[in-house]
Amino acid sequence: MFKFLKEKLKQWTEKVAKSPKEEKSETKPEEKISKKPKKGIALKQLGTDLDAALRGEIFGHEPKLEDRENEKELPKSFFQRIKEKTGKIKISEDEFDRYRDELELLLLENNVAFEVSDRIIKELKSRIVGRELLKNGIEGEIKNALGDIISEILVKPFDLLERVIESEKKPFVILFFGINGSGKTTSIAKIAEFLKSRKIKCVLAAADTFRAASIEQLKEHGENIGIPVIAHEYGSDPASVGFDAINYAKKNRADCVLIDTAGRMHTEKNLIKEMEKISKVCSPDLKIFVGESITGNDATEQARIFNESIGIDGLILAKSDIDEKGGTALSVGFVTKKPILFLGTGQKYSDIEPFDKNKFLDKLGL
Ligand SMILES: Nc1nc2c(ncn2[C@@H]2O[C@H](COP(=O)(O)OP(=O)(O)OP(=O)(O)O)[C@@H](O)[C@H]2O)c(=O)[nH]1
Ligand SMILES: [Mg+2]
Repeated sequence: MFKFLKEKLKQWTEKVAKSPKEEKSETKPEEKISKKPKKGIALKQLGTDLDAALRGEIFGHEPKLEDRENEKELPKSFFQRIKEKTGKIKISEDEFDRYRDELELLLLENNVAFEVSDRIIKELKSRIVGRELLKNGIEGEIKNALGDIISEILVKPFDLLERVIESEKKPFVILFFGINGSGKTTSIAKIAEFLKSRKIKCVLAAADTFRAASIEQLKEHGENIGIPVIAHEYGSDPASVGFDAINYAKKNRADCVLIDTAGRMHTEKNLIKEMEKISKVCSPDLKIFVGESITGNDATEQARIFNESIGIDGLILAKSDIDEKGGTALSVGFVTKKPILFLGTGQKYSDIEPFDKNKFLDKLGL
């Protein structure tokens, strides 16, 4: 996870910070003279044309003849000249804007939704433009600013175990929902196992009465983990399955009920209404949206609509082990303003890890 985004952010910050002298050896002299990148063109060649992007000309300075004759080398970049004069650097709005498109593109390419990338860029601009940055410290300053911004976007997750233990209402009811195949049932089994290993007595409710074999799937998990599963017939009312599971838990002094539901597209109004009914009947203490890390912008839209209709208290992002981009976490966190509680990291019961903001930033290299 995050491999691409981390690499691209690294390239971008290096590019903004790097001096042309360091880069000289990377490009043949004739290429340097002939390239005249214009805003937008050079920026589109993400990570491939460091030399052009950092040359004086990208800051609006065409290489002058006398520069070349005097120095017998390329004109110095804006950064290089300022560094030499003052030991400090001030990035102007204009200069920042020349790198803006590129940052935006790399964020979008890595599943960061447009509104989130827009926010990140505006914030970054307000934090670094016009500020005196220390010589040799630009890269670190930009990384720190990006890290702070992303950290502010992500809501700090709460401790699920603590919530269950401290709840006065017994059983503590958790409702899981999301689109088809996102990883709901698997995530429920993982959470059930996690809670059971911490001495929390759980009951599973097979409220997906729609998809073929869904009840058997949950029953199999229940058997493997050693947790009772309450189920009705296929086609029966999912809300009543949840209700019965809660009553069973009350009678058997179970601490927690985990309700599995059928996958539904956020665009299917009737199915969203059905979900609202399940929620009303079962009065869950937590409503957890399970999204797929790999779906990118789709997951963002799904989370937004589920949040508006049913209300989300926390999120699980399944399949983060097969997501090399990582931007979905940022996007769903931003649009819902709700915490990501866990990342699904594989298909085994133990393949789930509590979401940790600092670890996330570490993985991004920030
Ligand atoms: N690699 C990986 N695969 C996962 C993860 N979580 C779930 N899966 C796989 O994703 C597929 C779908 O998982 P389910 O748990 O059945 O998804 P669901 O949302 O319950 O599906 P429906 O009930 O059909 O809507 C299965 O093959 C799971 O093994 C994960 O974190 N990583
Ligand atoms: Mg399922």
